[in-house]
Amino acid sequence: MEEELKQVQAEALMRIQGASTLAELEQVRQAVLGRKGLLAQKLPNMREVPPEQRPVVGRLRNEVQRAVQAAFAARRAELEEVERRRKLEVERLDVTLPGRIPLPGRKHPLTQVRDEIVDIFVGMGFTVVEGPEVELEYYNFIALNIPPDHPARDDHDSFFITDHILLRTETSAVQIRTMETQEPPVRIIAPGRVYRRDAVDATHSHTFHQVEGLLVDEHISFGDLKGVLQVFAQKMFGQDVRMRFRPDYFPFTEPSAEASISCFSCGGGGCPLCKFTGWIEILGSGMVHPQVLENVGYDSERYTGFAFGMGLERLAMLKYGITDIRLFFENDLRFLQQF
Ligand code: 2NM
Repeated sequence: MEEELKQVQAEALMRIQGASTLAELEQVRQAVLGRKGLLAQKLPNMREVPPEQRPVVGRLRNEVQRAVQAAFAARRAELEEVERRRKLEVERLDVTLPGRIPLPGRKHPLTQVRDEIVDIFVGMGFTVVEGPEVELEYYNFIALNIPPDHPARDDHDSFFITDHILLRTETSAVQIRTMETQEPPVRIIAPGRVYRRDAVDATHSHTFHQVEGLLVDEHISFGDLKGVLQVFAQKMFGQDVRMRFRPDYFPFTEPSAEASISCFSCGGGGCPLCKFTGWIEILGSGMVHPQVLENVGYDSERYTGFAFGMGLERLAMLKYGITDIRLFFENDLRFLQQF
């Protein structure tokens, strides 16, 4: 009997030693210690042992079981240690290696200029509005008092999609849409992309960007227009900047004025940037035409307002000394990384 039990123990220990991974060891555990395993089958059933032999057989049986369990625990500890070393080897980190320096993204220069402008007007209580780039002829032209024979309404100057649908040529259409749904006071700023059928050269692009502003309320005068735009120009170009307004013409404003700032390069003395005039034109503006107010259902006897519009490409080119508008749209990193 003792010989037999030692045989079983030897076989169990051999199988335990033979396991070379924790997964294998688990299989061995089930095959040896499991309910239908080696020990369960080969160790004597105590109920079948004659009572007088039970103390001896019981002791032997316990010894075998303890030895096998101890061997199992020892092998598991060994294999865990092997596994731990393997992991340490595989997951080795050289903490002295230099890091990979991420290439930081940055805002496109047009986005920077747009955000700067928008922030200034938001600071004065304006709200940002946006609208569709594919626009109805009504919002893009008719409501803005642009007559049917105006050159902008020609196929040659705008991108028409159908007879009455086109890519917007200015963001004013958004302002018309806003006024239609909202009573004065209105204080909005409309940044966005616009399209005109221009031949592309260093200063023209068929796709460009604008920020337009609109303020309508009771008792709004040309003095309010000048005051708001003066504050804008000073925040944008510096406290010392002076402004000049000269008559202009737009179908949607009356009177209309182009606004210039004293040259920020020479201070007004004359230099190549201002073409030796001392002044740089930055935007168009005017008092909203009464017909435009009536078109959106406002009482033009009660309400007046001013509006203005500026081109982002032009402002960014002036600000950064860029001489070719096409650089904004080519996404050449050598250009973009300079901002
Ligand atoms: C400009 C110049 C002058 C303008 C007018 C309007 C509206 F919707 F109120 F009629 N929005 N923007 C406007 C006025 C735009 O851009 C050079």
